Amino acid sequence: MSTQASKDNTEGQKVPLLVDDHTVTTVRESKIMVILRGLPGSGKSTMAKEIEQKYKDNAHLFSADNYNIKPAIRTSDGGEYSIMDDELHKCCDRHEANLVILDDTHHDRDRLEKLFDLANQFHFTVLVIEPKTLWKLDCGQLKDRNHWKLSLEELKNLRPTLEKELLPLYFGWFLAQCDEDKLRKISQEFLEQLGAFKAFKKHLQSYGIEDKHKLNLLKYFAKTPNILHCTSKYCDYGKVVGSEEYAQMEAVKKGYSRAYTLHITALFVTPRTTGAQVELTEEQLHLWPLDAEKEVMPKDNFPKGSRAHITLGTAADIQDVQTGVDLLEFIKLQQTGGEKEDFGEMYRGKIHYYENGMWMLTLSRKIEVKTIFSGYYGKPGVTAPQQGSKKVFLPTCEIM
Ligand code: 2AM
Repeated sequence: MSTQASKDNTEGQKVPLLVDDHTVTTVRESKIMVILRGLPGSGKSTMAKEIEQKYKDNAHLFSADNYNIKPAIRTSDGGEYSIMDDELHKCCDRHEANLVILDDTHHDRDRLEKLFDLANQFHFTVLVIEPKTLWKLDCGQLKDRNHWKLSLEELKNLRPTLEKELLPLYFGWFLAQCDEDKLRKISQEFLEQLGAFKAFKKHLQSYGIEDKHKLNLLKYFAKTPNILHCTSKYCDYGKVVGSEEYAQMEAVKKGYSRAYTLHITALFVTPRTTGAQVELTEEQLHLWPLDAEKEVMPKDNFPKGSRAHITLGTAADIQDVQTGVDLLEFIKLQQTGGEKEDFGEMYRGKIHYYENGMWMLTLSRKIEVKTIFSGYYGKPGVTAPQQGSKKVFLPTCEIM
């Protein structure tokens, strides 16, 4: 390999999960499925092995090559993947690794869908990583580099499926498992305390609950996202205007698969949603789209990042996207000096009643949560029950 090529290859391997200390620590506290994607010979296997090496006991590498699965355009899955998938399923089901690395071309949408479903089922955050080597799309060079000895023709057939970047349903910061478990617990305690609060029971009419004895906020907000996250950009797999431009932004390219600590300043409850208000840092604001607030409230002016939140639960028939709208309603009332009643200290902060059943707990100490910036690629609408969701508590959790 020439000096230039070797340098480019090294450059290509510098993904945050190999070189950024904060990311390495956060990945160890998360459940991550790394999907390496690219043409044969583009540098995936080198990267896959480096990642496996870095995370050793926590990682399990599944390489399609080891199962003798030849990269090819297939009209149907002829069973080539059955042994690999069995082992992959077992690995996830038995919690054998909290970092699963998949080394394959991943050019086929149906194959990817299967993996995204699996990631959802076992609560993994997905990172789609493509090697950045200079020859990654150069079929002439790849012909000599791929050990499958694929012809130029075969490589050219595969290339169009891999040229275009895979866009997620949405980009965002996904909570590390430890911090997600802690935040869910805090959210439950808050809902229990608020539900038992006398003043709350007086304002029940907006919740459509007539009998205060039947009040159970955990049941009321029964739907909760499968993995807690703070959405930055909703893309609908590229259908939303501006999503390709967002994915191409320098900050997004650099931030993808990197760890960030989010700061939660308040928890809130409305008759529609319950969520956590997030205060983004300067660095995090670079990942925030300019139109995020205008997208849902075009007539109002808000400081950039005002909509940043984590949906904790939604009432029946309410979509997650409503949580950010509800948060902006609070901020609008705060901006206009709207009526609010101070009910003093409660749980971890001060509780205020605004209007129409809107309650906000301003935290006396911000809650920090570790996250990984990535995309959600699976099907929409995957939610988990508020209580009793099957999860693993990782040993490295600290008390918040
Ligand atoms: P959330 O960020 O408030 O939880 C899938 O719908 C995810 O994308 C949810 O997490 C949802 O809300 C978020 N989202 C952000 N903008 C959206 C939009 N315009 N339409 C649908 N969902 C959106």
